[in-house]
Amino acid sequence: MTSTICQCKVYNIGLFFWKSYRKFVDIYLTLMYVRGVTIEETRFPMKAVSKRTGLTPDVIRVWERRYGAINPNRTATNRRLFNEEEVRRLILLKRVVEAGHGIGRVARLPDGKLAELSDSSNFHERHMTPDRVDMPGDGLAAELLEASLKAVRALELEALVPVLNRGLLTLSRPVLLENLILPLLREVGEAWHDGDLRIAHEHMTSHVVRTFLGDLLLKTNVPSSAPDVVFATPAGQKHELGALAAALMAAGDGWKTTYLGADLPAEEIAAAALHNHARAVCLSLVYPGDDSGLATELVRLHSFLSKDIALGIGGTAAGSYRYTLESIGAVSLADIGSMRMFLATLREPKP
Ligand code: B12
Repeated sequence: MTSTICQCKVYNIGLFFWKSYRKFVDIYLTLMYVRGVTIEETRFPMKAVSKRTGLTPDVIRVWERRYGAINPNRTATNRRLFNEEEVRRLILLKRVVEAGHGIGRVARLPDGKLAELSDSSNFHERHMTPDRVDMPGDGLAAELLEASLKAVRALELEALVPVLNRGLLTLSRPVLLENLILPLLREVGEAWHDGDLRIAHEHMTSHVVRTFLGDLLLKTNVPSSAPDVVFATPAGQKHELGALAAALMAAGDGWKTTYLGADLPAEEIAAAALHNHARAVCLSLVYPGDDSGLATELVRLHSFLSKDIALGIGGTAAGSYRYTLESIGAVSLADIGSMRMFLATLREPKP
């Protein structure tokens, strides 16, 4: 017994010295390496790069490994060392991704092209490319979905936010919405319905998602000459996240979006649309699907709007009001993809 304890102690002491030696060699080699190249250029370790760029080490590694966005040098012990050019490239990439581009699409572009993209002037063209929906990243989105559900179950707001931010930096906007945000809301909704999660879990998730999408919408640059579209939910409809997600996609396509939130009387929605000379009003109907008061509200809204403002209605309950929608000439929008096409037809002003 005593000899086993002794052996164990000797092993631990040995391990301690070995680890210390490795650390010393690593620091020494890093210093030597940095010294060796300082005449030509300074090199930065991951921690410093993360601090300067505002990107987490996790995201920087994904951008390197998965997308080949950068190719930093390594020390003898395989630690990354970035040069100034790579740090600037990461800052540029972050800006471009935050403006709505998927990293998979821009990761290998030259710096000059990235600088051009970060300028918001050609925002519309870059967001109208139809192949944006089929971006790589589905596997990553599934991983992030799992991580976000884990954070929700643990009621850890501080863990959920970084997962969504990572999605923002690594996925295209359609993939972010369709494969991460919306499935997250649905999963939480189902679990809440089944009694598996509490109202508190749902409220925390809704709060984080609303803030996240709202913030993204405010940060989306759209040229001031862009046409306007109003998003809201009518009186009695409290679920606003479908309208918010749809507004975000429209903004990504270069529409100026007037987002009004949930539960608005018809005259308020109409006043905003008329004031901003909107080309369309898009509403979300989710629950309930049998509100006779809502049918009246839709008819009133139609009567307040001028003839050149189109009305598009989406959401899971839209089908329940189809006769009313038909009677007022509103367009039923099966999903966000249909809305993007509907808006594209309204893009050019009528002659
Ligand atoms: C968050 C949430 C809430 C929050 C809403 C917070 C907020 N600020 O929006 C609060 C707490 C207020 C809430 C309340 C209630 N809720 Co709720 N809620 C949800 C939850 C979890 C997410 C809803 C959501 O935002 N989904 C995300 C959206 C984006 O998904 P979606 O609606 O499927 O939208 C897709 C399309 O329909 C389309 N779309 C949607 N809108 C639009 C708009 C346009 C223009 C376009 C183009 C497309 C489009 O795009 C989306 C992507 O494809 C859902 C669960 C779920 N499965 O969705 C339940 C859910 C919708 N709620 C439900 C219920 C029952 C309620 C309550 C009655 C609960 C209660 N007992 O009090 C109340 C009703 C309040 C009211 N008077 O309306 C049920 C509805 C069941 C039904 N249809 O019969 C659901 C499905 C939960 C469930 N499984 O039972 N809820």
